[in-house]
Amino acid sequence: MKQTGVGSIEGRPGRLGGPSVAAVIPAFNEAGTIAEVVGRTLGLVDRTIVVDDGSSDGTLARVEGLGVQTIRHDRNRGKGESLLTGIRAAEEAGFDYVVTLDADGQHPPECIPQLVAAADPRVIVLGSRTASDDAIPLVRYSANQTANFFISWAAGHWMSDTQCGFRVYPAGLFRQVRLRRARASGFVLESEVLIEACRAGYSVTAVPVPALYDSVLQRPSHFRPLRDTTATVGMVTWKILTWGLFPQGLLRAQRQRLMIGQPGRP
Ligand SMILES: Nc1nc2c(ncn2[C@@H]2O[C@H](COP(=O)(O)OP(=O)(O)O)[C@@H](O)[C@H]2O)c(=O)[nH]1
Ligand SMILES: [Mg+2]
Repeated sequence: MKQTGVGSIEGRPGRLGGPSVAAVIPAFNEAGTIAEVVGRTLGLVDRTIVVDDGSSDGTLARVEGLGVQTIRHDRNRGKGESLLTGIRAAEEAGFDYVVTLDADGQHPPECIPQLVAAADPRVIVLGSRTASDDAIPLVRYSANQTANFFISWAAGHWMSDTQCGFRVYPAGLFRQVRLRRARASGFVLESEVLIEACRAGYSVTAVPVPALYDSVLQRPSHFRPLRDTTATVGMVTWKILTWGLFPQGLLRAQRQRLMIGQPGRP
């Protein structure tokens, strides 16, 4: 994949002792928020990697001199590709774990230590915004619920917030897990990896994080509920159909959901 402008590399694995952690922040036209997000992340991880996804608003200039690794896509490739670029760089540099967070301030970096505390070589740690469901706009909440149902079915594992991008991955996971449709749409990768990781024997654990919406955003979300949910549901439906409807996955996920007692939005 062609990339341009691989910037200064700061931080090395193990700098803070214990397992080494790199933060990967995909950024597409986030000049308004990126410097603050980076500033709040830097001290909590061994290295911060910003992937500028072909921004035209000077996003990259805002992090120059802050001591982060920067990678720039020559053109916009979508969130999924941006994550893959950053995670690959972290893995090649020898980091144990990658924490992914958005550049728009929706994921409070102060929660990184809690997420990392739950990290394990065979586990994906998912930030879960269910405790603050009310903060999520209704249309987005409905799209998330639909995605949770289908993705948990295909994974055979109940997940209460499959659409949160605030996560910790073992750095080598993306090399071990086969993703077929990840490039179809920017946001599909984060759904597909949950399904394929569970099928490959990984587990998923949830850590509560706050849901921040209007208060921090300086621009509207790029997420298009209809288009992006349709792309995700299409990817999941294809898998479920080709796996003979995978009834055992549906049963297992729903049994876990009942046991956990999903808090519902009134
Ligand atoms: N939507 C979108 N986000 C991108 C892209 N490339 C990188 N990103 C980053 O992915 C993160 C999530 O995007 P956002 O639009 O906030 O999605 P939302 O929070 O799910 O509504 C942000 O940090 C974006 O800057 C892209 O092509 N499209
Ligand atoms: Mg956002």
